[in-house]
Amino acid sequence: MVDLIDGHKLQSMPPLLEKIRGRLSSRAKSVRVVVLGSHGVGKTALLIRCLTDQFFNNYVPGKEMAYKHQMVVGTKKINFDICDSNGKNNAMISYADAVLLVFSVTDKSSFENAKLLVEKVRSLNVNNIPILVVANKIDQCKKRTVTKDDIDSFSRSLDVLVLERSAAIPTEDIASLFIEMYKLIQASKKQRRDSDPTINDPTSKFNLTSIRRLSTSLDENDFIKLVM
Ligand SMILES: Nc1nc2c(ncn2[C@@H]2O[C@H](COP(=O)(O)OP(=O)(O)OP(=O)(O)O)[C@@H](O)[C@H]2O)c(=O)[nH]1
Ligand SMILES: [Mg+2]
Repeated sequence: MVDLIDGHKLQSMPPLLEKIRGRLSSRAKSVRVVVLGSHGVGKTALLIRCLTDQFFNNYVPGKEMAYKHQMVVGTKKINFDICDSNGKNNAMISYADAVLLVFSVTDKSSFENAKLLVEKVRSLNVNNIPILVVANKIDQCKKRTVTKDDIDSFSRSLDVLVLERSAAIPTEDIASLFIEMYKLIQASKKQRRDSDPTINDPTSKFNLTSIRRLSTSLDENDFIKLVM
């Protein structure tokens, strides 16, 4: 044991940091996802399909709902906090780690609205969070008005990933949408870390609140002195 600042006793620096890092990484990570899109495009149906692999064809329209869903991605447990939004709550967008943006291939206006929503998200969320777009209802071939070419040019011009899906059709891998979403979140975080190395560095001031919770014997100022 060594005496540190203001009489705090600690074993030594490296084991303490290792312990804190270990505790942080073994806990399930939480990510906040907001689902956006025009009325009736299948936001709720798609979520229920991804979370339960069911389709009811009868959902309460326009209702803002929140879901919690735990999933294992690779070796990590991820808690998804999902807000099935009505698109009116800008605070939810600012607070999200990612957006799941849905339009229907049978509804051209929902496709046009999706473009506006991408711009809205980018203007509201300072972190430039990933947006995963789902072109839903592809089972409705005869009613389809949004073509693959439309989707390709949308994807290229706004630099977003678009997946074609149908909430009405059972998929082999219902988790794939959220796995894709998590990959995008990780890639975006990495990009931000590369441009600003203090982000998510457990020894940086940025994350001091979570470190403090684990290391109750230290106050925040002590920890700054300790790790800098
Ligand atoms: N055929 C088909 N119908 C779908 C699909 N997804 C949703 N629907 C139907 O489309 C309607 C609207 O679906 P919802 O999930 O309520 O749409 P929403 O975007 O949540 O609508 P709001 O909550 O009102 O904004 C429902 O009747 C669904 O059963 C799909 O992939 N294929
Ligand atoms: Mg809904």
